[in-house]
Amino acid sequence: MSTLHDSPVPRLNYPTARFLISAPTLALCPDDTGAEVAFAGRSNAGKSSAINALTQQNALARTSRTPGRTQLINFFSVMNDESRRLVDLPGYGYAKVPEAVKIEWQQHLSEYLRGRFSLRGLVLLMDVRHPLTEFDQMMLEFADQRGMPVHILLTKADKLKKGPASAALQKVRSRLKEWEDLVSVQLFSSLKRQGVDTLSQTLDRWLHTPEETEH
Ligand SMILES: Nc1nc2c(ncn2[C@@H]2O[C@H](COP(=O)(O)OP(=O)(O)OP(=O)(O)O)[C@@H](O)[C@H]2O)c(=O)[nH]1
Ligand SMILES: [Mg+2]
Repeated sequence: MSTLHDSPVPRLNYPTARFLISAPTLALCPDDTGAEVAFAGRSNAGKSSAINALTQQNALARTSRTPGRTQLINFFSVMNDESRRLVDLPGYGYAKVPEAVKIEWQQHLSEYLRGRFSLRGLVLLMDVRHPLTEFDQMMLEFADQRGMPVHILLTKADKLKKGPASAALQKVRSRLKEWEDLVSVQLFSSLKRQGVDTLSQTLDRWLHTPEETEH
């Protein structure tokens, strides 16, 4: 657990990120060692766009106007070091996907979230105009069961004026009061690059795991 008294952690250089591998199931993920952070959220919430904004690469994580395109668990390494990873999780809830496929994705997602030892934290993305869906609550519960921190990005903040955007932020914060030890929330816009630095500082803390504190 980090506290106010922790010494500053080194900044990671996210633009060094490189694609590692795509995995359809937990069993096919890279070795479960080192540290990783996963980006989760409903389909179209802006996960791939956020990874691209963070890494300053337009096409690292694919983005699409056709929601639901990211169906695999996509891994990216940071600083040429495969033991620090960013993970783009499959989007949830795309209406046009057959029910059986949706159930399968949900199973893979749940296996990954419960079973992945190296997972240090979850970045949970929600469209600022539609936060805290049933899926989002389910993700918070998964994280809570593991005592894992969650950093919420209220995405597409550029779609709201400043006043309504901060009102939305306050509302989400107050609804999450009971989770405040584990959960932090910020406004984010990939389009305007708003909030990228706050996000990278959170990831720096999560991915900074000296060997001696790993077990
Ligand atoms: N205005 C605006 N649009 C955005 C922003 N971020 C993403 N979008 C758009 O939202 C759509 C979905 O973005 P993606 O990043 O592909 O979303 P995703 O969560 O990865 O979606 P799946 O892979 O389907 O789960 C795309 O058309 C993006 O261009 C943003 O900050 N502002
Ligand atoms: Mg995506």
